[in-house]
Amino acid sequence: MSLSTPLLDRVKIPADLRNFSIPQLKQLSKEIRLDLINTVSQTGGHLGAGLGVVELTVALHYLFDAPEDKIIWDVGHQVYPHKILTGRRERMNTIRQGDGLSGFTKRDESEYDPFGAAHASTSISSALGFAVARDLEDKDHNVIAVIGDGALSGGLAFEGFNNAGALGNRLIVILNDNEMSIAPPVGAVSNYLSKIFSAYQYIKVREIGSKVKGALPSPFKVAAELAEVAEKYAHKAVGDGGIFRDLGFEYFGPIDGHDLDQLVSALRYLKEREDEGPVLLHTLTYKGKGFAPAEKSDDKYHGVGKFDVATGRLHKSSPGAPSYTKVFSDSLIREAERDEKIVAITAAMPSGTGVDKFSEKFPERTFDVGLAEQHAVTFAAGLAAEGLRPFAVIYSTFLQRAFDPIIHDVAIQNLPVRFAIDRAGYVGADGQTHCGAFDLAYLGCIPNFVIMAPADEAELVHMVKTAAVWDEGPIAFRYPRGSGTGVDLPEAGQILDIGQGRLIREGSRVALLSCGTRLADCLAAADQLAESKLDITVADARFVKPIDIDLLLRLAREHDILVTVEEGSVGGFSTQVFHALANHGMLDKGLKIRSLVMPDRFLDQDTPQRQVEMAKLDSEQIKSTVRELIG
Ligand SMILES: Cc1ncc(C[n+]2csc(CCOP(=O)(O)OP(=O)(O)O)c2C)c(N)n1
Repeated sequence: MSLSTPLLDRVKIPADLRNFSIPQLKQLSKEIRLDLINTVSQTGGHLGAGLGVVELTVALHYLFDAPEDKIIWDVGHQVYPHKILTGRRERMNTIRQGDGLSGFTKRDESEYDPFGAAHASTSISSALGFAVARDLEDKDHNVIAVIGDGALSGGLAFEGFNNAGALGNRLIVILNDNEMSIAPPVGAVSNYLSKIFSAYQYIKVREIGSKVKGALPSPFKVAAELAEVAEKYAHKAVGDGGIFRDLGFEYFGPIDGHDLDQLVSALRYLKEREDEGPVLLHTLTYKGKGFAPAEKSDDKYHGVGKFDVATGRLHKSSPGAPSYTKVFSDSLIREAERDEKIVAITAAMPSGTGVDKFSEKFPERTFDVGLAEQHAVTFAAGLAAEGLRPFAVIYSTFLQRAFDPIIHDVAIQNLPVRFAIDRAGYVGADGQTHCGAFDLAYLGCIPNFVIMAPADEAELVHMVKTAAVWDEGPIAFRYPRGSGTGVDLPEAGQILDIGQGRLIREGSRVALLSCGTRLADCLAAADQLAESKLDITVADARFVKPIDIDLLLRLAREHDILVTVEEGSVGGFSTQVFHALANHGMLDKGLKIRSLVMPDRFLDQDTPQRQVEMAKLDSEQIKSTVRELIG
């Protein structure tokens, strides 16, 4: 695709666009779109959100003096245009790859990223921190948070509003309302915004149209007119930003977030206004704007693989084994057909977790609670207390948000909430922020929990079944991103004996004890060692908690060397093993024991395979650990 980007070529840093005229800014926006679509077609990545904030990004960098002024993006998946304008355009073709740019904001990547993010709903709180620090130090730069309507459904956003509205520091919050999360947004706040959105669209088309545009550059006159008419049409529910006003913010908008005239005059007004205190500017945008295939698709090309620019057709990867997510989803549906007490909960991730398929079958038994993992867990606890069998289906990294509800609302009351923890282990291109490193550590220390980790997708089927029938207390199972190993899937899941692992291969002297999907590499290492006449034992723990103490003692007694392997941080499975062996006096008897866990540092984005190698959890490393121990 030939790219002509004469204006964009002149922008190396934001200061370069500050002398542009408004028509030039409009042209620049077109060029950014072209550039962005072209790049992401070759790299894959987050596209729809970035396309939706092109004009907003241009207007922000035109009016504000970043990096002096702090622009803080929520989630950070929409920052590709921001990266293009802030000195990173040449490296955009490396985005989300090893040694390349991160797909999100990252402090050590650029001075234009004052705050790193990738989990949602953090921008208002962090921006408030910046604003308070500025005021304490008598500085006078601007602080701007940009938050999406999806991220606004997270409780943390409201904690930020709550505090900011009361403290009253000067702060600009821009609500980028595109009526989309990854899936259509849900919840009462979303309904509230929707009313504003639709009344605005209606009024814009029917009543005001070009007349209002003529009233520029006084955007808030426009907003006021809109609000007035909007109130008339939408039973006072829209256009006055009541909810935000009541929280102590001045509310402006809604304005068209793709109209640079409106954006520039609105932001200029907010920048220059005399009043102190926090303000919220409500912009209405369209996710995927300017790229027809994205606009038309269900998820607005939230996150895409490589694609053909002319048609938007995604390059298909060759069909392999089904993904763990699909196997989980199919299994849960099967269990739910048998047991009507099973319900599924997702926190704004229906497609990523496979809960969308469940909801097609059981719409009344599916709950998308919004971008709200904390609430999801406590809500599940309530359901379980009333005798339902809730599956809280949440990525490992996002479940971190719910640590206290897991302890306080679920575990202490020993409520049988089922935790289906997807994306456990390395996740590749999403990098540090999305790595499922800690679940075994943060759940392993909590009383009452049963914790399982399937070695392959067939095991996952059994674990879904086991969790479905386990009413004694909380139970969790964690499984990775991506395809399974290709094993045959059982017709039906079997109920596993709680706390029982399995011996996969019996040898002598050396035992490998695997937790989860590292088993394949343990077996590969064992095969390779067998070529050097080393016959080693391989076992699959299946349960992290309760740990199979008989199996563990047997491995310890019958071998000289025990190596545990898991794709998780220290504090997880190996810690349970060490603890159990220590308390059974097995560490005093000459057993050589090593644990292979994730290293004590955050690994950047790369392919999952490469991350596993960097973490030294692959078969080569397992083999060399054994060789070293044997001497
Ligand atoms: C705590 C947390 N949970 C889930 C996600 C996954 N996630 C990434 S973006 C997104 C939707 C965000 O929607 P919105 O804020 O409206 O931004 P948009 O993509 O529409 O621009 C979700 C659910 C996340 N990043 N963080």
